[in-house]
Amino acid sequence: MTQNTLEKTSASLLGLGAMGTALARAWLAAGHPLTVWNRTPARSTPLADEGAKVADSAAEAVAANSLVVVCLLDDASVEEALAGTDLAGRDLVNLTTGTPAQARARAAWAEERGARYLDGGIMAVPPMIGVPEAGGYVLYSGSQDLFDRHRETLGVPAGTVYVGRDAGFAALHDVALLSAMYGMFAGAAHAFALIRKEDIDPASFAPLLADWLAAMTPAVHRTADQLRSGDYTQGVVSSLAMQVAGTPTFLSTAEQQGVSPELLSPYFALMRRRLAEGSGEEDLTGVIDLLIR
Ligand code: FVH
Repeated sequence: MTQNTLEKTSASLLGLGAMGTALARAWLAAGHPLTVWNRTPARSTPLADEGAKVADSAAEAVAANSLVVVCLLDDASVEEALAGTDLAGRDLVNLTTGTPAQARARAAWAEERGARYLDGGIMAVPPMIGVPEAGGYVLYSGSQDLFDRHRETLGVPAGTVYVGRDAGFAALHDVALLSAMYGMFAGAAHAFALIRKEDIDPASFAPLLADWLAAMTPAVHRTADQLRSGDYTQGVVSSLAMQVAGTPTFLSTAEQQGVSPELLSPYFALMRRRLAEGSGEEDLTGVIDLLIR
């Protein structure tokens, strides 16, 4: 064991799927003593060769270190894996993707068992783990004390962003960001469908699309300012009335290109509903209010 290893916080990691294995490798490479456990033991073997201690059971892994990280398939697998372990006095960090309600319930469940709890939402895919320049990060919420105490260790695999004491907030931020991503993918799918039957090289179109999306994304800051002030006419560049007037062009072009409007139509319908409420001078921000039930 090197001097470097002695200085590093030791941890236990439960779950050696694609993400858990990437996390384990990042901690081992940084010199953190690591105990690992996986339901299917064979997945531990390569990590043992890289210096990890392998626990025979989840209970043994939990007992090995006060910092316990779980990265399992879903909340049900966390329940199953941790049943029968003694969490008293443990700092439990749950990097398993789930809903805000699951995170809050898991926090209460852990605290009843004497553990401190931090929930995490991983904004990265496995190849981005342990590669700081890849820009991946993990959203954390729950015990601020736990986050502050382990900030350095948690920062090894990816960047860290603490979003609040409410244990559900990391999951909520995670799902919100990924939902926006799917909206973007949906728009890109429609765009590629429009050019698909033409003599247009998708590889020539892609940089135009990527640059346009990048140029449009700063608009979210104006949306945030309008939501804060409640004035949806503040700083409007393209009014709702103007944009609704343009929607027939998009729908006709889709029809002419033989493309279903099913990805665009729901958003256009909301824009028209907001316009019908007399909000023509506003930005698109009023659509958010229509979504809230
Ligand atoms: N991989 C990704 O791109 C995403 C990136 C963003 C965050 N997600 C979330 O991370 C969690 C783990 O994902 P993963 O990629 O490691 O997932 P898998 O490779 O499918 O591994 C799943 C592990 O969970 C174990 N497991 C499943 N069920 C149980 C159970 N009932 N009891 C104990 N362990 C269980 C499984 O074990 P085994 O099948 O090898 O025995 C794996 O270790 C996840 O929440 C993503 O949404 C990843």
